[in-house]
Amino acid sequence: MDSNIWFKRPAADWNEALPVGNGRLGGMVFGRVEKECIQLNEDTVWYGGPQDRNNPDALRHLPEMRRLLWEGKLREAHRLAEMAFSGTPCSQRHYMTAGDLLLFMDNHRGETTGYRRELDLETAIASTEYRLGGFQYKRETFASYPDGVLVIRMETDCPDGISFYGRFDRKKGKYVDRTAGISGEMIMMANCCYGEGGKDYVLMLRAVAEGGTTRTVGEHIEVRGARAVTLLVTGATTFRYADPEEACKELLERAAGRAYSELRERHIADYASLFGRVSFRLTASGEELSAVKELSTAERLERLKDGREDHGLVPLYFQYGRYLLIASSRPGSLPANLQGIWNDHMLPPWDSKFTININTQMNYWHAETCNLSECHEPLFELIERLREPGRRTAAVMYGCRGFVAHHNTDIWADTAPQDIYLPATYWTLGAAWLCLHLWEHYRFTQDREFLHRAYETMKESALFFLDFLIADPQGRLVTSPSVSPENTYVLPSGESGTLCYGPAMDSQILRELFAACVQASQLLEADETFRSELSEALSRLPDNRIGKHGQIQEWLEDYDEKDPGHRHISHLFALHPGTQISPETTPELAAAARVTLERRLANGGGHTGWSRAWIINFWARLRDGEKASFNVKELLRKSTLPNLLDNHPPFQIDGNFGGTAGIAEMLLQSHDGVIHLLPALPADWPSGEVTGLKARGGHEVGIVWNNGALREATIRAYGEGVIRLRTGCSVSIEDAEGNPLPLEKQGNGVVAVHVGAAGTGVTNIRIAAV
Ligand code: FUC
Repeated sequence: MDSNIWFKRPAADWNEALPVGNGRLGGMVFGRVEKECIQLNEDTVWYGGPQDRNNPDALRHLPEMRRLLWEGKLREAHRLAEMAFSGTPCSQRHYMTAGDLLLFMDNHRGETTGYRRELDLETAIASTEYRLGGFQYKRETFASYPDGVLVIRMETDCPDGISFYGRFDRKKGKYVDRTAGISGEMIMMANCCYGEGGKDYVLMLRAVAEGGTTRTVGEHIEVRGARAVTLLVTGATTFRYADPEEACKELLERAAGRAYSELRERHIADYASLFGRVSFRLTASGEELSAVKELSTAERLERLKDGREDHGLVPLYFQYGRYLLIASSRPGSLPANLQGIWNDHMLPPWDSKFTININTQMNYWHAETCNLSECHEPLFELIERLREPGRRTAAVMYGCRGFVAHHNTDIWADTAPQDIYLPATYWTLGAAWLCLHLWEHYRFTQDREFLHRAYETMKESALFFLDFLIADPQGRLVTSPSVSPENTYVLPSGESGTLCYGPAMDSQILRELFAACVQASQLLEADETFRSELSEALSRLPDNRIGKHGQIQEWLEDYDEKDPGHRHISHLFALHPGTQISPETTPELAAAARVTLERRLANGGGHTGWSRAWIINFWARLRDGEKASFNVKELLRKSTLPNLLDNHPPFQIDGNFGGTAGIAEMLLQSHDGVIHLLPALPADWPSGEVTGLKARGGHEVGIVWNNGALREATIRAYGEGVIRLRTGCSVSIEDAEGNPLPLEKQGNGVVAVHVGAAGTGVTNIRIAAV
């Protein structure tokens, strides 16, 4: 399996640098020979403190707003929305770069040979190697989760050893409040983050040199003639620590107490325990393998763009999505933001915050299916933190119980509307969609204790909508005001609009949320009255409808879209990540979903990375392996940077994560109560193997296929009960001892097998094509 992203030259720019991270700290390693740069991030380095931006005039204008929408008075409605329903002020806080670590190497002029830099996905170590003046040099960089530091190791066989000087920088010193040498081996840089006078954010470095001399001069650190050097870097803010300077010192002190080899081993043991759970390989011909053998990753990407097959690149991209989640979302960190954790700007694109009308959710689509359940936790923590501000927003702006969030949130879990942008701002389903991640986590892990806690949150989100929904003239319960993120419709008069009531996506999300709350309350034997209220509301939500083009209707009325190739395909939420449309249970709606996708794509759709990634997931759910595979290639060809990061453009990490999720969805699905092996296998992936994917119910699945058909599969089945399988061919099933297990054919290609005995933990079963 290809497990390295590698280059033959140093990074020419950020898009060629290699990312490392431990959830809290991130680094982009440039691998420059003479002037090394590692661009640094710390997940809580944001601008500004918490705010209360709830528009105090929303509530008293809500009846008028709804009336304008009933009456179709769009222009007035739009203006009122801008004034009365936007946040005050209109923007949340933004993420920022933490700074750069610059290292200037001595005696490094001249020609290098054998240059190679790579990111090894098996170890999460970025390394740079070269020969210079007849000697070998090697650097290794990793971000250790167990030790809370970024580690940079430099080694050489040159008898003069390693000499360099270095310092921190942040946009040429323009956003730096204080720099200092602290002791002979430590330097620091301090900045202002939340307006607390330059004491709230610290970056610190400690050099541990073997031999030679180390000293600080001004804001620099200098090492001369060391046999080897380990640099330890960390950062902290007042978001987590009362005294960030002390926190950094302590972290560095503790890390410095360990030998480099120990830091490295601890890091690999921690990382590999997550990463190593899943393997994925596509068989390539010998000819293909020798054609790509000497090619760097960027060269292989170019080769793919030229129309050549690369069966190694797809699994590499898939695993990179898993790597990036482990590196940007670990228990205790903030969730992966729009750029994961890697951002070089003071004011990043879309603030690099949490856009919760698709992007943040997409960041976590692969968390469960790809066996990284723990990495989902930071999102759950953020959802919890949304509750308090979300209650205020619900009460102040809409006079409702429960909690609500709009289409963005930030480090402070701000829930008031973001921007004054008609296609997006006035949408209230952000938290509701996020809450479905709690339910999915339960479905995958079967963790009852988690469900106990999560149910309260899901319930509180549903409660908001019981109050917020209103009956339309036909008695259906609809959201109002709302938008179909982030599209614009055209009326027969030619007038265009965004605000509406009851767009398809809202009802689809609420259908999933209410149904999840009903099921959870049944499992927990709680809240009977609430459950019947929800069931009643569920029956009154508008159905998914098919429009005049044969498409899924995006709005309650069959409007045309202003931009038929729009990147958001919100009304297919019901197909993915939702569960309401499937070729088996709702064939007409599935056919309409296909029309929707075809129309979007025929009109230039899929032009942003995340949109393309969502399209892969849609085609996989429609069981169209060919279309799914074509879009995987398009994602790589059109929306992927040389370092394999997703290119919105610019870099935005959701495409990586959504792409990985889509590839998993092609290999295994389990959303509709059936474990479906190879549901969307394309002809150009004829043979391969995947292990460690997760199915709902807590089962772990491995699949081997040959000549386009299932050969065998293994399931580590969790608990006792019936597993329903769709395999696409006749199979026999046996237990770990080789005893055949009885199968029951249930029609529609589904076979059922009973696994486990009461009280058993895990049962291994083997499925073989016959
Ligand atoms: C939404 C999308 C954009 C971008 C931004 C972060 O507004 O429509 O494409 O992904 O979020």
